[in-house]
Amino acid sequence: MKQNTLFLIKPDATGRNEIGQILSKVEENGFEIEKLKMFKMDEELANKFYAEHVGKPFFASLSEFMRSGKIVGAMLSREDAVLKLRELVGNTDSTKANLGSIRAVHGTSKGENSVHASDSIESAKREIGLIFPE
Ligand code: IDP
Ligand code: MG
Repeated sequence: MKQNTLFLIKPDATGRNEIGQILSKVEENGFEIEKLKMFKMDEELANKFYAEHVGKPFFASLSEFMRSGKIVGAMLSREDAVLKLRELVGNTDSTKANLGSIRAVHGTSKGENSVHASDSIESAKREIGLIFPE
């Protein structure tokens, strides 16, 4: 079934001018870019976007990292978009991500892993609403 999912290019990757390479990889893998924007995350959005992680030991560094530079947000569509994008993105820890996955190529650690992908259809709906409220 055709689905929408939410994709972010995080500040480590935008800061290295890797936006084009990453979006190319996404398009080459059958995803259609339905919506696209460049923005910065503030504290309020970080708290909402990563609500499930508020209070965890890594949350402060995650929030600081996500507020440290430009983010590209994209709503993507494809058959089985949620699962297929998670596969393309790879393991949370870039050093453990499958060869060829975006995190293996671009990410440098578990925190600075270059991209975000929604983990379920419900998360996708929630995250699309947060990033593209219009
Ligand atoms: P995911 O992005 O693969 O869904 P989550 O567990 O939902 O991974 O964590 C959200 C984000 O928080 C990760 O992408 C990463 O940037 C950061 N993060 C998660 N776990 C750690 C950790 O143990 N140390 C540092 N950062 C972490
Ligand atoms: Mg997650």
